[in-house]
Amino acid sequence: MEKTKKIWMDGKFVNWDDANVHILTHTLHYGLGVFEGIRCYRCDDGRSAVFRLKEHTDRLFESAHIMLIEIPFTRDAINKAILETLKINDMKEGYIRPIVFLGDGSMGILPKNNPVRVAIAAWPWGVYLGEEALKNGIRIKVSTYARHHVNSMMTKAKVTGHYVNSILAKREAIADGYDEALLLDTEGYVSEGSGENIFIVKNGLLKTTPLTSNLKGITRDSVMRIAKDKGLEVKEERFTRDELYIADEAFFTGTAAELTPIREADRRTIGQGKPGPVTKTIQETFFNIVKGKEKKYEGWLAYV
Ligand code: PPE
Repeated sequence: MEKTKKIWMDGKFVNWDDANVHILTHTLHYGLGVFEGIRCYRCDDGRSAVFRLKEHTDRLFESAHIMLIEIPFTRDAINKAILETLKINDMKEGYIRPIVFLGDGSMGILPKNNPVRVAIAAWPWGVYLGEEALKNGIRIKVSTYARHHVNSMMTKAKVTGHYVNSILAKREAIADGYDEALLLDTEGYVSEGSGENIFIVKNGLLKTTPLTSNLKGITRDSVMRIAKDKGLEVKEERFTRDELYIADEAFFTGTAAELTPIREADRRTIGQGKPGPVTKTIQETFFNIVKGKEKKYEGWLAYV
């Protein structure tokens, strides 16, 4: 990965190479930390804008709330720190990773007086699954690993430890020659990708999974708005893997993955085996929005 100059840590900037923690950092051992993934885009007018900054910061605080972690900064302070991290690093576009974690102090499962620490790093991050993926779509595999049961992990919180499940699924998919994994929930219904929400299209109707065992994706929310504004109907409804197999179109959404078409699932071609018209029109509008070309959605952009 490409380094940048500074990382914001607990209220001040430190050099990239000095942004270190003690080996007894609680989160490193037990996985209780919350984080965000945010993108900043270079706009056509030369400015640069963070996509849906407020919603990401709100979700960071909601994740912490669910996990009984008290963030020692206000939402405004975090929003400001994110914008400052981009400025100090002269970053016109890239990925931003705020993380809230429990520092060192005591060991054992029960976090005692371990300090709640906050860091914000930013670095250039190109297309998550490759240019080819955005253009022609990817091949996915239904994972042998189930997404977390709603009473074992609470996936409305974006928690570091939750991602062990994603890593298992992703590694398996890659080792088996696929581009990405699709996890089912513990009842066997489609949940989400290792780091993406999923949409399917059938006869012009869009469907996405309801918010149960999956993350409340901000790209998912944006795509639902874009689709509705185009006069398309969007349903949040459970569906099965075979409904995906016979869909006309399917795609993943995520901050990192943006809007990635799915062309094949478990060796079944989806639709025509290439991005379909609904996927393409939403994808195009999404990229126009993040680059500041759609005035109607200006409210989603926080200019740096
Ligand atoms: N589900 C999961 C499990 C998930 O991790 C993400 C984001 C999403 C859905 C989509 O959410 P949103 O970004 O708000 O639309 N995954 C982040 C981490 C990717 C990584 O490899 O790290 C991301 O896209 O930033």
